[in-house]
Amino acid sequence: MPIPKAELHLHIEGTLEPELAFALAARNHVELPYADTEELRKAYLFEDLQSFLDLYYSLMAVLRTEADFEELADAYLTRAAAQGVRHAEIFFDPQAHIARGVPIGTVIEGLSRALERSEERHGVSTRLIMCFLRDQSAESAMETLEAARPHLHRIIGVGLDSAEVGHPPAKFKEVYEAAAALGLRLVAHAGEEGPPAYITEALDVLRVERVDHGLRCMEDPALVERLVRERVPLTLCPLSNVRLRAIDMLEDHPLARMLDAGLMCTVNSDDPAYFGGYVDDTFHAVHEALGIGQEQLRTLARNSFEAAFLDRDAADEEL
Ligand code: ES4
Ligand code: ZN
Repeated sequence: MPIPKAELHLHIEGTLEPELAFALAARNHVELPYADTEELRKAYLFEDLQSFLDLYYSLMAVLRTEADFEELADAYLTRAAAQGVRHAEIFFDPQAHIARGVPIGTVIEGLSRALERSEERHGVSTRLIMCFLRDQSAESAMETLEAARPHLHRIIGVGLDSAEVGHPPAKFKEVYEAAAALGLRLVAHAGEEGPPAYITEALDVLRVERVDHGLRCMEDPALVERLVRERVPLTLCPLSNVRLRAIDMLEDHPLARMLDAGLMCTVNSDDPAYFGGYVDDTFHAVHEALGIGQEQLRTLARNSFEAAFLDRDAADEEL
């Protein structure tokens, strides 16, 4: 039985398995530049974040209708339940769909159809977090927030993802202020490929409550001390870090050192269809590669509920 856990760093578009991609391509008459699922899987050898993002955005071409987004989310929730996930906070990238002519309402309402049934069907409670693409302009992010207004009851918060280096958090100060004023919770990717200073900026300028990845905080002892003191949750994704070459091998991952330092770590799957495992697979992998024992695995699971955007009572119930 997998340990009950919350998943806090999961891009729904990154759960698109090759089999579903081909099924949706056929249904929507979209031509994929791969002969079959095997050939597509062979393309999953990434040099860095950008080389992954190129494939990730191109494969989204198959997602067109509400039913497609519903099927994508339901497939993820089925897998997540089998991995011990009891609560999932799910990222989506509206700008990547709007750019292809898919309205934001199609994305949000399609995903919501699966999410609404999730507790009953899979025993997984859910929230949606809308991410802004940091390699697009701040104006585009603000327009996206505006376009999401009719659907805000479906969204718990906003995040920031895509190509990090050269796109510091401060670029999105205004849109984060606007999101906070709308009552949305705030997270951002920082310190995945970008420097530790981006983590500080996400905290001080964007006022995020959690940092997605935060891996590179380990280069700055004063920052580590602050993150420990303020108990800032980090949503780490160790398999992602290996596949995107932030680190050479899982055996080199700093997770064990981060836990020893007292950081509020959680372990998550990021884009599991692309990175070789869902969240419980990741728990097993860090146990094997880093000697993270049962007690620390339980700490990681407990942290995931504590860091979730659940009310205190619901989180305590899971603990
Ligand atoms: C992402 Cl691994 C990662 N990093 C940044 N942005 C992303 N979008 C989807 N996966
Ligand atoms: Zn991510």
